[in-house]
Order: sequence, then structure tokens, then C-alpha cells
Amino acid sequence: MVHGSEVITIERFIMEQERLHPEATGELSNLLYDLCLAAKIISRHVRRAGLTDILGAAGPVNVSGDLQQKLDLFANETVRHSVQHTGRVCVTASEEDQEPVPVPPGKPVGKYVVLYDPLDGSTNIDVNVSIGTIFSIHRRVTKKNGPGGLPDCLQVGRKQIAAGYILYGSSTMLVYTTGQGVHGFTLDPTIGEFLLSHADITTPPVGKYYSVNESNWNRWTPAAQRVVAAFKDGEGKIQPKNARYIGSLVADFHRNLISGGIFLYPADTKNPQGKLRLLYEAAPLAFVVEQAGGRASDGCRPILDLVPAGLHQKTPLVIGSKDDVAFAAKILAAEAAAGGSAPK
Ligand code: FBP
Repeated sequence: MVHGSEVITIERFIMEQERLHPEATGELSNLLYDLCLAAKIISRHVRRAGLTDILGAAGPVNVSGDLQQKLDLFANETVRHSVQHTGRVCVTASEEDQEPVPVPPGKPVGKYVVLYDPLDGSTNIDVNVSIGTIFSIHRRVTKKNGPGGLPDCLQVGRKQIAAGYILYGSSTMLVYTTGQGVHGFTLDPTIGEFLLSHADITTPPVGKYYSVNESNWNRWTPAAQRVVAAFKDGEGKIQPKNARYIGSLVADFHRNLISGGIFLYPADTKNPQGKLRLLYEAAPLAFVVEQAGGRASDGCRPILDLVPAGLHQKTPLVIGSKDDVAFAAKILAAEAAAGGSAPK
């Protein structure tokens, strides 16, 4: 669905948004274009993955102990190379890099920080199930000249300037926010352009889906079990929902954003801090969902208010339709306040 009869490219859309900010320098717009380029390159490789030697494991494991896939590393390099030489960025950090990666010496240094998960849903790469790239953009906090570093990366989610994701699904979509609503663009491979297909996305306050890995049931706290049971069987005002779980956060998040729903990855005995990463998974999606009228919580506090202590810090995540998240957070927070935690 092209927006009305007009074909609106993402470049044109970003430029029109920029005009709303006379103080804008155009650097953020150009950085978003750089990410569009990276998305097109990754999309091309994902779409041809079965035909080229890019499937399978690359060998090493990343800082979270996940086996790095060849496509993970390709996507990681592609995003970094697309943003690091432009003079718009001072440092990048990603799930696949142990430490932040400052702009190399001799390269122009800019005012933005890019945090990203180059390929989310790695376990689904080789089986042709939807995967994604997640990005978060901050303004640097360290002195202007010279490469950026860890302090520039460890910023609270509320400080994000822009965030979004690319979904490599039945089509390739880029969804982002700069704090002026959430907008979706579909890649038209026949012209190689992202075209506006979903303007001003809003998510219903009550969702029809719940998305959680129920195989973790016995590792959950009683409160987490009660919340999921309520979404399955109903409780009070909560009506029973349909279950959907792809195992790729971006794909599960996107479905629930468009159709209404809640995604949960609670803390459990295997992941006492949750499994998902705060800075380049939870916080960027929290910015998107709040801009679409939804909510994101760690069970006790809004994700966007969590102060990061470490680059690869994990967090429990409850995200999606606002009334459903409020219901879950109330029960989880009560348990936490009573000192409850995941059964040993
Ligand atoms: P990465 O693939 O980027 O490491 O992301 C983690 C992830 O795959 C999420 O996309 C997904 O929601 C979750 O882990 C699935 O975990 P599990 O297999 O434990 O349900």
C-alpha cells in the first residue's frame, strides 16, 4: 500500500520531518540514510542466503555466549562501515562487539552514537524465518573533538534521539521514530527504495496476541506464571489471547505493534536478569512502542528509565499494548516488592 496515491520515499519523508526543525543540521537525516543503505545491503544478503556461503556459524561466540553466525558478522560489519566514515558518528557499539568501537584515527568524528543488534533472531537465520536489525541513536555526552567511548553508549533510553528496526520478513520493512510518531517503510526491490507504507503507526491498548517462550514456564516466578496464565485463559478484565511466538524479537514485536499484543521475556532461573539486552534490543523498541501509544517495562520500571551500567546489560522485558503491559507490570512489581524472585 503506497501512502494514498503518492509514492513517498524515506529520503523525502525524512527531509520533510527535518523541515519541522529549523535548528536541524541534517546530520541525523543523513545518518538515517546511512542506516537505510546498510539495511538494503543486509536485505540483499539475507534474501540470497540459501544460495551463497553465508549461512551457518562463523565459529566464535559473542560476549553473551551466543555462537556468532556468518550473517551476524556480515551485518555487524555492514552497519559499522555504513555509519563510521561519514563524520556523523563518534562511536558504535553492537551485540557482536565486546567493546564500543570508536571511529578509526584519521576519520572525521561526529556527534552521534549508534548502538545496534546487527541481526536479531540469530537462531532463525538458517531456517529462513524472519530476522531483523535493531538500532538506537544517541547524541554524544563526551567532549566534541576526538572519538567517543563507553560513557557515550551508557545513556538512559529516554535520551535516545532516534530508534528503530529493519525486519527481513515476507518483505523488508524499516520502522523508526525520532520522537515524532512511528513510521514504516517497505523496500521495493524493483527500484531499491524504501517507500512509506505505514505512516503514524499506533498500537491498540489491548492486544489479541501474547508472545512468550512457554518452555521456560518452570523457571519463572509465580507472578510470571500468573501473568502468562491470565493472557492464555483470561483473568478479570483480561480476555484470553491467541499465542504467537516466532523466536525473533523484531518479528514478534512488529506483529504485536501492528495488530496489538504483548511480548514477554521475564527473568527466570537460567536468565535471572532476563535474556534480552537493554541498550540495543529493549531500549530502542521501548522508544518505538511508547511513540506508538504502547508501553515497555522490566516488570517494575519503564525500560526507558533504566540507567545502563554495562554495554551488554540484560533486562527482563514486557512490551506492547499499554493495558496488557500495565496488567503484567502490576503483578510482577508486587512480587518484586514482596522480595519474590525466580525459583532457584
Ligand atoms: P539475538 O538473536 O540477537 O541474540 O536475540 C535474542 C533472541 O533471539 C530474540 O530475538 C528472541 O526474542 C529470543 O532471543 C529468543 O530466545 P529463546 O530462544 O530463549 O526463546
